[in-house]
Amino acid sequence: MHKVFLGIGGNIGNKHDNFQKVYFLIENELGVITKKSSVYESPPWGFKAEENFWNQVIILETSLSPFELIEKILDIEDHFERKRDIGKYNSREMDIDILYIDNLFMETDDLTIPHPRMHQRKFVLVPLNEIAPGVKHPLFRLTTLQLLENCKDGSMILRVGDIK
Ligand code: PH2
Ligand code: MG
Ligand code: MG
Repeated sequence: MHKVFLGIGGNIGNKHDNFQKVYFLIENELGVITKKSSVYESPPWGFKAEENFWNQVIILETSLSPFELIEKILDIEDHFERKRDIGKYNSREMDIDILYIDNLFMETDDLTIPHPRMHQRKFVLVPLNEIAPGVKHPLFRLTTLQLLENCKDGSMILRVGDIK
């Protein structure tokens, strides 16, 4: 079994319903969700858009390999509307990013683990710190709390609450 940290988020459509839908799809297709952070709201990072994002980090237990996992994640994302590829970042209903898989470090054309920009993003580090402050980044060898203390992102991150 692999322990996977996923960062999920979206800024369009009914965010509450989209989060419930993605939990259902993840548990059907990927494995068991063993922990969820609170949901946090923040402005779009790296681009401009009207709607703020909701973001959350969840822990998944899965028997899937990294490549099986990313394939299935792309399939799940296809269940949601997405305006693709107009610029670097876009508004979307649901984005699922792999942050960590166990202590794995891998770099391929299709997939880099840990997520290469997670340490620059408060919308990832704040929820990750809520559920795993002491977990170490396999490459930087820093805990989530240390990554958060070093992070230069000045975005305002507000706790929205929990979704069942
Ligand atoms: N995702 C991005 C780019 N910018 N900003 C916030 N607040 N939340 C996100 O999930 C997010 C983003 C690319 O995936
Ligand atoms: Mg993303
Ligand atoms: Mg993504």
